[in-house]
Amino acid sequence: MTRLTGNDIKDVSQDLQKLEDELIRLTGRKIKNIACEAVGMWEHAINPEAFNVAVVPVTSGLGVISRFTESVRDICNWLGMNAHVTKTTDVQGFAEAITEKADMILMADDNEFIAYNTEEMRYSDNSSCTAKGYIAALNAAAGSILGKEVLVVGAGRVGTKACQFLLAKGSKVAVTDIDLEKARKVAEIHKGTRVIEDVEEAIRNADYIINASPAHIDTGNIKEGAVISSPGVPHTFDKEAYNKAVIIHDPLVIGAATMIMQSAYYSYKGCRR
Ligand code: 2YJ
Repeated sequence: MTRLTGNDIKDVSQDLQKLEDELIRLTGRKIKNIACEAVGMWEHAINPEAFNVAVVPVTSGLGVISRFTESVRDICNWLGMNAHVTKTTDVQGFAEAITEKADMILMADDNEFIAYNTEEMRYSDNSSCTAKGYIAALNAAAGSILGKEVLVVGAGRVGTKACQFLLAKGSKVAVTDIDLEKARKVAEIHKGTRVIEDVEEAIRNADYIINASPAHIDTGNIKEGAVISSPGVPHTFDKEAYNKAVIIHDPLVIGAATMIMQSAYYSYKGCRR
């Protein structure tokens, strides 16, 4: 799984308004609208102000990423919640969050990034929610992807989840990966998924793409007018690619916002239903 770097996320907090404006332009929706649509939730179903969120820095493995917890806190606050970064880290930070009666606890190590709902004792996870969030953004930017074929590039965790959710949403799904075995395995698990062996050819023919791969996509292979919803990092599309296609990307926000709203939605606390 690709690990975020401090450089990937250094501007996330200061660029939230910029991303909001960009998403409105491309999808007609704000960050929160996309997150709510992604998890099948009516935007006003919960009162975000009722959620006290603790974000716990995790030092294990490769350690803290510069501005990671602060960015996650700022995303929560952008959604209208009351979030802070705990003073202590790791297990001690988790204990601190529980002691101060946080409604939601967010933490990430090198493999998992979760939003734990303390009332419901359930968590949402970032890989699933990144897939859901980027599908919702693609659906909105495309008008609708119901009955349309969507190419999933990359058969890792996010790509696999994307295939599952796209099929459930009524799209036709094709998957490609430089590691063909991975693509075949996804198609075996999620019946109805078509494997395309030649990655470049797959991209050349695709109108709708979920790019869940860290690999570079050549601008020359992108179809004019394609819609590319792209959680993959590093993000290497050039200016010409942006002129050719609708490209939706941010390194953290869409996936995290979806995960946060999903976790909130588990709870009846602050719910207006
Ligand atoms: O607390 C911190 O600053 C760090 N322990 C954050 C680590 C962030 N983790 C990652 O970037 C991993 N790749 C897991 C993210 C899951 C995305 N689906």
